[in-house]
Amino acid sequence: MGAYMVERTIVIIKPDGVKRGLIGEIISRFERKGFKIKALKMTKLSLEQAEKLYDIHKGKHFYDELVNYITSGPVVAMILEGSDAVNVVRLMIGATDGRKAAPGTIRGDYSLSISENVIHAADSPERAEYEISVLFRPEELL
Ligand code: 3AN
Repeated sequence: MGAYMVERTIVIIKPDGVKRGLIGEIISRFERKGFKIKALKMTKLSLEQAEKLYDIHKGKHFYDELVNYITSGPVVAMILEGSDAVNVVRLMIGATDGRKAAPGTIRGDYSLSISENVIHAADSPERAEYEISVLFRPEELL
């Protein structure tokens, strides 16, 4: 017990991150940290994919905004593998609201917004597997 597991997680650079030219900056943070990139693509989410990705937020006041936003332009999705990947990546992206995210985190350094907050990452290993299945086909995985 207590040993850290090598696991994988999914990260999505949202349309604002792509538009603002932050793809390289964000990928290099994860590479320098030591994560292995196991899959990587630029894509535009369908309405169906967006609804699956955000199924847990259905009914919340910001749900429509969330789905409209994530489908509004290209995103970059990647699968990262490494020790305790889900938690470490969540630490690196920072709190949901960019205004409250700690400096040094991705949102803390690049966002002043709660809706346009540059990046999404799965919040548990189970969610990571589910979200990977929403975004990637089996033959895209290494
Ligand atoms: P996180 O992305 O940090 O896991 P969640 O899962 O609570 O945050 O929320 C998912 C996404 O919904 C956030 N990334 C953000 O874009 C959006 N969101 C969360 N809370 C709000 C809110 N109060 N108003 C607008 N958008 C929100």
